[in-house]
Amino acid sequence: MRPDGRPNGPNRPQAARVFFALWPDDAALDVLDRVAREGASRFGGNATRRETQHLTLAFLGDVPLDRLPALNEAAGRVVAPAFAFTLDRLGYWRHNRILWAGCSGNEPALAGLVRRLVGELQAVGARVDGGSRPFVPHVTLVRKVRENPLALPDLPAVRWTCHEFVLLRSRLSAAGAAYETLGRWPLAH
Ligand code: 2AM
Repeated sequence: MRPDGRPNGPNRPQAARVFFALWPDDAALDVLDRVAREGASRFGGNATRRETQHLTLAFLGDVPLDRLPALNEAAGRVVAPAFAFTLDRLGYWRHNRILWAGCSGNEPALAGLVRRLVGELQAVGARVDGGSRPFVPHVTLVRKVRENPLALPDLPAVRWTCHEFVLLRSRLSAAGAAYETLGRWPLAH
């Protein structure tokens, strides 16, 4: 038995690395994909692939498979309106060498969706990683950036309309991450 009370070895329930996210629409992806490639060629590093670009709402990490139904139920209880927001700036984090696209404005509808989702997840006992830190909406464009960008290029404003949020399972391999959509929840119109 591990210190946290969960069984070790073959009796340990299988886990999935999961998070809630938004998938960009095609118009947003056209810009994000282009800027990711430009960023990687200018500063070095690995551009994220178009089919994997997303915005994380709540990261849960490794969750036993038998806990997934509770996450689904929690997500189903989220009541939030469909909304639009704007990605209009690039950012760079030195600690993990990520170049990302984010928002210069507050984006209250997006923050409200995250607050409600995190609240419902915590109500079923889920541990949301970083759930107590301020949420910084971002789409990762380049990982393992080689050169610290001294000045970041402008990001053409991307208007993104959200009609749903999703639960994704991340599978990591040598080729990078692949994401499987485990569930979708519409936002109210
Ligand atoms: P990143 O792009 O900034 O690395 C799948 O890994 C998604 O979950 C990515 O969007 C990733 O953010 C995010 N993620 C990974 N670990 C996380 C953590 N500890 N807290 C919050 N988000 C995390």
